[in-house]
Amino acid sequence: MIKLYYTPGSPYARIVRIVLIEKGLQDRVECSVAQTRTPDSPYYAINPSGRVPYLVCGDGRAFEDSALICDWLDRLDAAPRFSLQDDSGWEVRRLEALARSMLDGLAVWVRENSRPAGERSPALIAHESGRARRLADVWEREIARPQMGGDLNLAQIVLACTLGFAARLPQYDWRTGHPALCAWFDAFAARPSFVATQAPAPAPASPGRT
Ligand SMILES: N[C@@H](CCC(=O)N[C@@H](CS)C(=O)NCC(=O)O)C(=O)O
Repeated sequence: MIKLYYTPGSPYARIVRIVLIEKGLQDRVECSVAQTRTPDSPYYAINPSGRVPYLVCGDGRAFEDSALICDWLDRLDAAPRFSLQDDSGWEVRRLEALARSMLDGLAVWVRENSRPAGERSPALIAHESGRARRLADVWEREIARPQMGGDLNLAQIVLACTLGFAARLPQYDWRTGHPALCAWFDAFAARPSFVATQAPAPAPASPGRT
């Protein structure tokens, strides 16, 4: 049996979980919650890096990285839907990379916020919040690209997981001044695969794990 390790709050794992649902692969992949960011977690014996998502393929191989896992899972049923098949996919790949760039920045920012108040770096937070603001402006324009509508693709999934993850940063107001991005996200957010992979709200006192 193929096994996917994830945490409910990880936006990277959410990308993979959405692909699983959209491809109808839930019966072929068992999903298991990993204990990350915990000293001596038993998960470290399974994946020494301690990161999620992590896919154990059932044939002796196992690997991490959401892009790689999505690609592998997409080919599992011999009917790839999201993988680059020919040159027409490059624009989707460009947009996916742009969305991942935003997600990587937000992940750093959320992680910094989870540190005790006195240990947070104002310079790092200013750097990441500036990047996030600039990229929201870029996306307000890019969201009109035909690839961001129409058939589901990884650029759409990664951007939706990124904007969903932004809810973990109440101080990041990406909505104001970005009506097209808001309309796109609100429509995507109604998708059953997105609703089914929603992270539980963190307890008020804790910023929670990614
Ligand atoms: N580039 C990786 C990023 C994975 C990643 O950063 N995962 C975080 C959760 S969002 C994690 O596992 N953190 C646990 C840790 O840092 O120990 C991917 O696309 O899968």
